[in-house]
Amino acid sequence: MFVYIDGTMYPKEEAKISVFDHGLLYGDGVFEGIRMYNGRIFRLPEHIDRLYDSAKAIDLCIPLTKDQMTAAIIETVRKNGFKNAYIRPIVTRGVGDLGLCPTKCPKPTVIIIATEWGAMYGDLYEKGLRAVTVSIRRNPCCTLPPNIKSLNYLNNILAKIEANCKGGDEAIIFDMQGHISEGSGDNIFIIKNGVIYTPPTLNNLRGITRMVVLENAKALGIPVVETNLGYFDLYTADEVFVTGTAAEVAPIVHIDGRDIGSGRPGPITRQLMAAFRAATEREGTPVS
Ligand code: PXG
Repeated sequence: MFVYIDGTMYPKEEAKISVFDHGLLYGDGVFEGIRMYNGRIFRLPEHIDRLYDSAKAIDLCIPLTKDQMTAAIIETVRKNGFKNAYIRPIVTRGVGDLGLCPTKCPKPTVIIIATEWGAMYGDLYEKGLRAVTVSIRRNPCCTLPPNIKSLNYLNNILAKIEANCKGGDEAIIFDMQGHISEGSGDNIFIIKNGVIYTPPTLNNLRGITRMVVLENAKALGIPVVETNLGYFDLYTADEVFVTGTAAEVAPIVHIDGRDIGSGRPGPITRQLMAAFRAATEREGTPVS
C-alpha cells in the first residue's frame, strides 16, 4: 500500500511525519473520508469543497489547488490499484515548535491514505443497529463548530466510548439545548407517519451522504422536514437511520432499551438504502 505525503508516494511502512507536526501535537488540521465504488470516487467534488471549507474556517491555506488535490487523490487510488476503497485526505498545520501558535508552521502537510474497505456494519444493515443516547454533548457552534471536519475528534470519540460502555453500536449525541445533533460519525434521520425528519446542520457535520439521501427522498416523492428534534421524536419514531460515508445508510432499530417501530429496518429506510446503493453504482469520478 502506498501513502501520499506532500507530493511523494511512500510504501505504508515508510509513510511517516514529524512528531512536531501540529496535526499530532494539537489536532490542528482537517480531513475528509471519501469512498470509491467499483473504480469511481463517489461525490468527489463535494468532498473536496468541504475539505477546503474546513481549512478556510481554521485559516489553513492548503498548498494545492482543488484540481491538484483531486488529481493527487485519483493518483493515490490508481497507484494502489483499488476498486473499492475508503480514501482519507488529511491536511495538517504542518511542522512547528512545541508552542501552539500556527505562525510557527510555515508549510501545511498533505497526506492521502487509501485502504480497501467494504461495508462498515456487516450484517447490521439487515438486522439494524442498536444505538444509545449519550450524556456527552456536541460542541456548540460557538466553540469548535461541528461543521469543521477537523482532526480534533475527541468530542465524537468520547461519545463513542460512552456508546461502547453502554453496549450500543452507535452513539446519538445531543447539543447543549437538548436537540439531537448527530451520531459519532454519521448524521441522523427519523421517519414518522411517512415524513422524513432530520436536524438542520448548525449543530452537526454537513454530511454528503445526508445530502444524497435528501436528494433521493425528493426524487422518490417522500416529504422531508429539516427541524430540531428531541428525545421524544427519537423514541416514538416509526423508523430511524444514520448516514455517513463510512456507515452509508444504516437502520437503527433499538434506542435506549426501546424498539423503534417494529424493531426491524422499516420500509422507507429500505427504500432509501436501495436508492443510495443505486447512486453509488451510477455515479462517481472515474479513476482510470
Ligand atoms: N457527522 C460526523 C461527525 C462525521 O464525522 C458524518 C457526520 C457523515 O458525513 P458524510 O459526509 O461522510 O456523509 C461524519 C463522517 C467513522 C468515521 O469511523 C466517520 C467519519 C469520519 C471519520 C471516521 O465512522 N465521518
